[in-house]
Amino acid sequence: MSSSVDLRTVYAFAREFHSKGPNIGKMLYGTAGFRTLHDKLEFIAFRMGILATLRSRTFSGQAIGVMITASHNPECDNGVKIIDPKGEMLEMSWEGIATDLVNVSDDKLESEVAKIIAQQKVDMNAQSNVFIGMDTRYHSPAMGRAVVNGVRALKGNLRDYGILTTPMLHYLVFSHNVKGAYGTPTEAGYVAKLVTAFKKLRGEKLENGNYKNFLLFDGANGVGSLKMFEFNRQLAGTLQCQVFNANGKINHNCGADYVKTSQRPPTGLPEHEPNTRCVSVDGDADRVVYFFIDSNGTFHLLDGDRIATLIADYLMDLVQKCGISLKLGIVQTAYANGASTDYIVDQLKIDVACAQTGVKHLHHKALEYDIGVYFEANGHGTVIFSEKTKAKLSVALNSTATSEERREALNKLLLTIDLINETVGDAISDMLLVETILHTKGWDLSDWLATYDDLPNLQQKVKVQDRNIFETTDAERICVKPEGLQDKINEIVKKYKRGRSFVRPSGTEDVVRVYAEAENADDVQLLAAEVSILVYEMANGVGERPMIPHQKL
Ligand code: 16G
Ligand code: MG
Repeated sequence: MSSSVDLRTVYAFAREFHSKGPNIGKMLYGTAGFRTLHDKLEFIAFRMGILATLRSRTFSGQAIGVMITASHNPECDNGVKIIDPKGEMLEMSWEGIATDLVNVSDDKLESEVAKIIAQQKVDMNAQSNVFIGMDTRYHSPAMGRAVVNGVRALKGNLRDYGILTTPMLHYLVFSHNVKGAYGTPTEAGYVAKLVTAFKKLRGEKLENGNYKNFLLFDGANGVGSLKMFEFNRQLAGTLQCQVFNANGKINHNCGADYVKTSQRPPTGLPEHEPNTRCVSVDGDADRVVYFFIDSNGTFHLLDGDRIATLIADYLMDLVQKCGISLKLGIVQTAYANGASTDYIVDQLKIDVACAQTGVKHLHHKALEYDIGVYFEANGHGTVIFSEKTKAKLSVALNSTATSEERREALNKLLLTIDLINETVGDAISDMLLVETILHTKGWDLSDWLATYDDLPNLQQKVKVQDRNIFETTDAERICVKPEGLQDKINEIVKKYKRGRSFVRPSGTEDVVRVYAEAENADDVQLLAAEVSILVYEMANGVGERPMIPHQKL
């Protein structure tokens, strides 16, 4: 088929503006796209502009998103990832295509693009729409320009939204493609959708029982803080949320990842009363954790596992009041604290599944339920409702046989659905949902904390010569390679009361991660150390032992 697009432009742009340059090793489209030091990424951003344009053409011009962010990583890093038409992560088969496109030299770029067009049967005369968003890193605009050039090289259309949270871009892509059925496809439409649902759910009464209408919001010096200022304007008179960490170095000693991994409050936390609700998001605002400092000065964390249990419990109650039979389940990863899993099974009596690390795996698993609640322990997660579920709720609401009481529950559940960003984990939407639930229950954070006691746990990184020799199965809970390692781990674990440990190669760093939990803090130190040394020796040979850096989870 003849087309008006001359592929020589691709090479011309690359050579002129976005040359790959020498000494770039193999890059992989990983768990969350390409992510590395920012000065290595511009050529990748250019090529992802090309890829997104081609992908959009395979969907007859439906919008594809390109997000520029390195999320919770330090400021020097950046990253680029693609968002598919339904607001989901890039389909797995295209991750390989993206990897190949990035790893060819500049002079092979034109032929690689031609290959993708042929293999994927891309109609180059079809419409193409690429939506671009970026975080607040100072090098993100340069990356954005590179994406724009990639789109231009293939004569695609684009909308550059500038600074956005990652979940906002997911929302914009999806709501545009479903012609506004999910909400108005603008930034203002996104804020209005969430705020309207939040206000309706909250009603007139701002405080309830132990729930106080005030919280402190750690914006990680990233996009979340900027967007929260806009939310605050719309929330005026409802939720009092004081933003801090709004204009320093992104993620530096603050934000959800710092708070979760170091188990301490972020720097920059303003003076406050003991037991004040505090919330931390990460640099691109797709993760959230809660914490508070009690009257003894002790720090307490409420992580993704807690958020999942709180939400699932609340939804289960609403579903029962709606009088509709729906299968609700929680999806966790192997990192979920064993105590949270026990609580879900024994107390909440809700179905629980385990998926591989990485949001796309949890999301995929959650689709198996009518209502799927998924969260990583690090605070990344959301809830998804099947189309069948939404239809059942609407039918019940519109039936004259439905009682007033059931109608009220149905309305509440539908509003809750509106408050949730189903496309991906969204720190601000998740926070507004948690606020709604705590308000409904009349809880402060210590009430929430009292639902179960976390088992002491530890995560360590082990540097090995080649992390690719490690292979896992059963949602990463069992290590099948190197052979014999799992048996030895099992032997060690047996010695510790309520002991559990697993090892997996990191998808984002050149290390093997070791997770351990046990009944008491001393045991967990020993268990983690024993397994880490075992991993080191199996991978590197017996010799001088490493200094193993460790982090409390
Ligand atoms: C990425 C994932 C995050 C996961 C982390 C694991 C997305 C959007 N992000 O940041 O969910 O927890 O990788 O990192 O999927 P690791 O493989 O280095 O442990
Ligand atoms: Mg993030």
